[in-house]
Amino acid sequence: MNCEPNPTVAERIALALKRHGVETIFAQSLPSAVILAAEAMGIRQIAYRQENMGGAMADGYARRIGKVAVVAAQNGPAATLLVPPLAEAMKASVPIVALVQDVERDQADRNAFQELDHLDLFRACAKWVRRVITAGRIDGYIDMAFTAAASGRPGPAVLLLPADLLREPGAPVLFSRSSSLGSSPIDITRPADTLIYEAAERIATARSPVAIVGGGIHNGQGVSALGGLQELASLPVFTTNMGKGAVDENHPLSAGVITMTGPRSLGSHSRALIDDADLVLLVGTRTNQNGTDSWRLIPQAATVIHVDVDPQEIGRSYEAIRLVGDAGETLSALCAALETHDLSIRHANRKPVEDTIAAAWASFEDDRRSLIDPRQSPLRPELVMIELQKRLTPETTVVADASYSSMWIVGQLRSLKAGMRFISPRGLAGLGWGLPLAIGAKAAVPEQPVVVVAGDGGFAHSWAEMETLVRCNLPVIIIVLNNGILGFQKHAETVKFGRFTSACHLNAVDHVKIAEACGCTALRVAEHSALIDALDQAFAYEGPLLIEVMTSPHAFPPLSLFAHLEDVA
Ligand SMILES: Cc1ncc(C[n+]2csc(CCOP(=O)(O)OP(=O)(O)O)c2C)c(N)n1
Ligand SMILES: [Mg+2]
Repeated sequence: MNCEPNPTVAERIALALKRHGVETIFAQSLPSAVILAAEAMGIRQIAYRQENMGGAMADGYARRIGKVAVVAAQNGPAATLLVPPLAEAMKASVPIVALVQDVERDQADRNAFQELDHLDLFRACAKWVRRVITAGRIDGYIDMAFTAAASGRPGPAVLLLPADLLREPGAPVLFSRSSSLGSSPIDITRPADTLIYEAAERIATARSPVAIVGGGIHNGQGVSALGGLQELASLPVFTTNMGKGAVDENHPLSAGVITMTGPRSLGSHSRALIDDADLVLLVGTRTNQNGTDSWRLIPQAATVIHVDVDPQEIGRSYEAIRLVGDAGETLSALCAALETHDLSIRHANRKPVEDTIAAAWASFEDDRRSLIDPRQSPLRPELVMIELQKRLTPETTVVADASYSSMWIVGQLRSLKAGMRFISPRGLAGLGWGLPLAIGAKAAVPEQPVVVVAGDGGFAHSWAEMETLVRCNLPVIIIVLNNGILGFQKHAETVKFGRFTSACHLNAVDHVKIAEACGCTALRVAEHSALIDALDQAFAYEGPLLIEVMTSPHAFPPLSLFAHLEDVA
């Protein structure tokens, strides 16, 4: 006879998390019964200071290793703070399971303490939201949540857990479960052979094809299949912000990120290749505003082939040959089909395409060097990126906050291998998520370097989590670009209105003192030589280190929106 006490529902949840390979849970003790059970079973709690940040940590964790990340929170105010990061995960297609406590079942709908309609609250920012009410169904609900998060187009799933249910003894297991659903993708799907063949035929015979690759490529085996296609079909590859890192950007057919096309951008030099394209292969992209230069990027006459796991994304703005399926599987099938085609047109075009791409990178390099005077203080962010680049390895994860930081990392740094990770909150571009995304990424790959770049405005949303990274021993390198302003806000208002509001200039803040108060080593630099020393120290250092870089308030990334900013400012 089994004398073990019957596990409670909370313990059954922890057991199910173990079955799905969960090793880390981002939480702050709540729901207590679940977190106690999870910690007792060896699941590490990374205790955030604030739920908005905890959700973003889960996001960074999932993006970095493709595992479903688990975040947990209390009902009511804590639950509402999960809305922003889940909304980001929804837009950016990141698999997260949120375990949210709910009021006791017999207290529902009578204004219990911190009661809120969580089903309605999460509806717009989650793929799937359910409330469990029966102990016997808990395993099924946990599996449904993981399936929702990690299958098809990944995204957040929310499971509402009434507090009294968690303390109940679990019901007898009628159907045992052994499958692990903790990694995305769960199901590998691919389009029909006829469609693959048609797409291959178009690519083989096109005059001037290009690929534009979005964040969907990072799910599963997409990156290696893309590299194979790039080589085989001599295909020039551009990426969106979220697709950054899909290819080795030193490969002669890698044309970099195409989201910035203003003066002195790489895009201003490389865009001609897209303007001239008669075929555009889109992979794993929402064809969103930033990824398409406000839908002006793709030539009207071009044939579009769109690979995406989400059928709704195809045809949203561009009618396309619909290749609905997993990016890796579909691109591999495309390669296999291309092997049977005559690729002589592609081979003949390779040299001129490579020359155009090399010339674009060279012109971009000349342009940005013309902006930089190494004797100048405060520093230009472009110089910070040039120095950072020298210290990156293919294993470094580079994270950014929203605003200019995202644009500096995607526009100024170069990916050193196919699959190098650049993580930025481009789903919604919300401020404050740089540091927590980096904490999550570091928790996912503790042995690899993680560096985050944040503006002074955005960083202020997340200062408190420096205590988390010190306490949890997650040594991230933090680079704060302190230009003393809400840069994008000020410059966008200047372009649109010729003036800006009183919010745009910030008081002086000593980020070194804030970091040190949390136990994080910190340095302030305002000159080139000090920057070099600080970066050397940071990359050699064992613990977390913050570098506050005093940067020029006159610097802005080369967005097409800012094409005439220098004339107005
Ligand atoms: C949560 C959130 N609030 C407001 C905004 C609007 N916004 C976009 S950029 C920006 C200024 C950011 O300033 P900072 O973080 O210092 O970066 P900088 O542009 O100066 O490099 C603001 C307020 C936003 N994107 N997200
Ligand atoms: Mg700023």
